[in-house]
Amino acid sequence: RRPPRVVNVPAELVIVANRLPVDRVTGPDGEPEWRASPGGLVTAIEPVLRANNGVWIGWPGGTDSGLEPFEHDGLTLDPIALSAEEIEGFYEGFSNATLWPLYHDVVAKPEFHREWWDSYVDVNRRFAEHAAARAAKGAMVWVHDYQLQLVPQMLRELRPDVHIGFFLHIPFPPAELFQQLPWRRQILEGLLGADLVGFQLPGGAQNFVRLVRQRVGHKTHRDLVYLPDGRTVRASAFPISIDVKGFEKLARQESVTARAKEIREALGGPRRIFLGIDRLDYTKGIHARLRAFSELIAEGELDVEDAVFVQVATPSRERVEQYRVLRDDIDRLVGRINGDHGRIGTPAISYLHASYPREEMAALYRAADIMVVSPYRDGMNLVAKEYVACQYDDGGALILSEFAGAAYELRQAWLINPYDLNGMKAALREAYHADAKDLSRRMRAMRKTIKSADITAWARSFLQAMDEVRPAHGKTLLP
Ligand code: GDG
Repeated sequence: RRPPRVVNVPAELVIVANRLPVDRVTGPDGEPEWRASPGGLVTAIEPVLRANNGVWIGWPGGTDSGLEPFEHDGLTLDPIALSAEEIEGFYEGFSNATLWPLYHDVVAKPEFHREWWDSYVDVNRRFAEHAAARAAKGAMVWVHDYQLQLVPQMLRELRPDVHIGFFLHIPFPPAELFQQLPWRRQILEGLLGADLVGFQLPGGAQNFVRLVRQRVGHKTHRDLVYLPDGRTVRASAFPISIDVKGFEKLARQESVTARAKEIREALGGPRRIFLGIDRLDYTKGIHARLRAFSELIAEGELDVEDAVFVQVATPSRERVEQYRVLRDDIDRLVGRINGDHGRIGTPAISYLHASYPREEMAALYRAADIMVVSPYRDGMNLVAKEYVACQYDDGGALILSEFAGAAYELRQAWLINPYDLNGMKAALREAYHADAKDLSRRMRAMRKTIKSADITAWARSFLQAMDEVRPAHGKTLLP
């Protein structure tokens, strides 16, 4: 048994992310309790956190205030409270209705409101203050994602002794789009508080360095920014990945194999199952892929008896207006396609607006012959990698948007431009008719790629880079 740990010792490693890796749920006795919400990030960081007596700072969801730091499953978690107004201004507003669309190629129109910005500043300050209070002398603080871009600078002012890493999970936009942001300079300066700023792709890092040179006027060379006070900031790419072994293990479970078979049968045993799994988000290109599929049906190239499209759309950000509009749009499109082309007992599209346990996700990945990932813009897209990880028999086809970060690694997928409907139809058609040899050649190559770059390798390479930018510290955080 692990001895109980004192929660208030200063931490050598502090993770700062918008959400804690747990959800608050009501237990069987009616009392609130915490349940792990397993995600890629926690899988990656957990071993490092344990090895360094680390603490994770984040919002637990909801509006509870006065929550104390606590231990969950051996991890120290430090909840940050948000008020209802802050959820509206900081989270739903500035994070998800300003930054999210702006950073995703302005696929939807970003809204700029000064009250939302004020709330973003306030909440970022609270996160920075918590981190400052928890970090040991010379500790490493690793800040995550677009909700917290001001934290590095705020934290540096409070604690010049700590080493700060930042990782952006979504794309960093080109200057031409970033320029629109009324608070562009504050965001750049916020990020420059870090020693290392990580992006999914080299393009994001280059966009950032170029903006820093043009808008802030600092000297730069390749991936380095030279600040007037003598500090250097490194900006590089660290493409995120998944727990490849974990997914494969899950996919091989007998219960998952049985469930995959059951899914095929429930769908009427079609020749081919197409699959899409996404958070219901306008960046994911759900509309475009369903249209491409439905045109193939309408033109008689595919028959609903032979082919079905299963689309899982996980509820997301339901209080943000643009997400409500999207949901209605997709509902209408699915209704129309099924109304026009479905037959009794055989809809063209099997649409599920729900979220499922990991086992069910793995069974869906196993049941699917053709996985369609068609975002208009996506930082990485883990679903594409998860599908590949589950195909241990080298079967299955992946159709992947060029605009997903994953396309830079998964070169053997059928790469598509989601704005080009005919191109997408051609890829769906090809994958549908592809022979087993072609499929396994592609899948083998993609599996090799992800196996050599899993989530552990990702966390390691970021921490290694941190070790390099803080040589004076002389102590590694690598487990
Ligand atoms: C952001 C960036 C980047 C989905 N539905 C269910 C479920 N999921 C899981 C998937 C996958 C994850 O959620 C979604 O990750 P994605 O990468 O596809 O997309 P975002 O949520 O937009 O993530 C993205 C990522 O951050 C990491 O840096 O790749 O570009 O936008 O793991 O499996 N999981 C379960 N039930 C569901 O219903 N259990």
